[in-house]
Amino acid sequence: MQRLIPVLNSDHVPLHLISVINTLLTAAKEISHRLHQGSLAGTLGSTLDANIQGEVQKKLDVVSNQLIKNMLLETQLVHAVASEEEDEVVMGNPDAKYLVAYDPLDGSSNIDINGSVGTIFSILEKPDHPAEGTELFLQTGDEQIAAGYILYGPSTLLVMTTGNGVRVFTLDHTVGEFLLTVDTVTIPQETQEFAINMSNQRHWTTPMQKYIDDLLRGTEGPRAKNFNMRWNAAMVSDVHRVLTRSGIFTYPADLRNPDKPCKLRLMYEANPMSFLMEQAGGRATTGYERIMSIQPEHIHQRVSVIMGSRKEVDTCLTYFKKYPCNRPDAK
Ligand code: AFP
Repeated sequence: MQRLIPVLNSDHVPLHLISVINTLLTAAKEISHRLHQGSLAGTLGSTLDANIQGEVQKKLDVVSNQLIKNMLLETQLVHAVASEEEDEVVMGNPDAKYLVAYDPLDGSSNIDINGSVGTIFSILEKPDHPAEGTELFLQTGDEQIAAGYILYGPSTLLVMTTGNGVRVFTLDHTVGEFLLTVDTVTIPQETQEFAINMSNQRHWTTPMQKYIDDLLRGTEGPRAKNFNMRWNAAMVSDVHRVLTRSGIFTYPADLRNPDKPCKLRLMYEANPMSFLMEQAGGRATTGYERIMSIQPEHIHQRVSVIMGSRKEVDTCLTYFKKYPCNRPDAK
């Protein structure tokens, strides 16, 4: 089985970018180890703090964020990092060209129940125009040069793209290396599986209500087939299932809080996952626009997310064309 670095070399990925990716993976191996140790390492449970998004931080959120940030900045190859757990962009080497946006531990409510969690990353280059701090990261998803996630499940997997398809690597704990286990991930175009938090149903906008209603009607409804539902409460593992087996994953905008209609973050979750989806032959949209075309306005921006098997996402989009709604996600 091939090791990560020769695979990236054969794809002509620049050496410095390989080093940045490899550094992320060194941090990921440490996070994987700590998750594996669980209560034995004393890292389960919450801190007393909340992050910039107002969410309670788990101890491992904080530890993972520090590990990734410090290791990346130490390489001197990174110009700046933006993390879901940091209020502001953290600057690195002024002469370096890489920018790394990351969610250090996605799905952190799963930590204490021994469920799957993940690290998501998105790598950009410093823009050509003069920019500082936050402005550096205000680039569309199309500008990403690499993206992926590490899924800490029964196995620790790296799923990544540098714009040349999607590959899966599995961490071999005996040698401490990520080894290539799937060379080309292709997402089936059709599906009978969806992933959504159904408990929010009454808050969704009309198009999503109508779409999910029709899926639930199964063989007796207009779709004339039964659909299964899965929800892990960790985007990394829900998206991984969709990439592996087909499906549609969505965290739609809802009407509960007009100031916060969407949950998932554009820079740390939606863009990197959309890059993977599209590279695997799937689609990723807000319902109104392609996610990777969105011009970000701030680093912690949230968006509505619908992604997965191409034909199913297209079917879902017909509901957004057919039913009017007040578009809370457009804010
Ligand atoms: P945290 O990592 O901040 O806990 O959130 C994970 C997440 O943003 C995403 O991974 C899940 O898809 C989603 O939240 C789960 O949300 P619910 O709590 O609504 O199930």
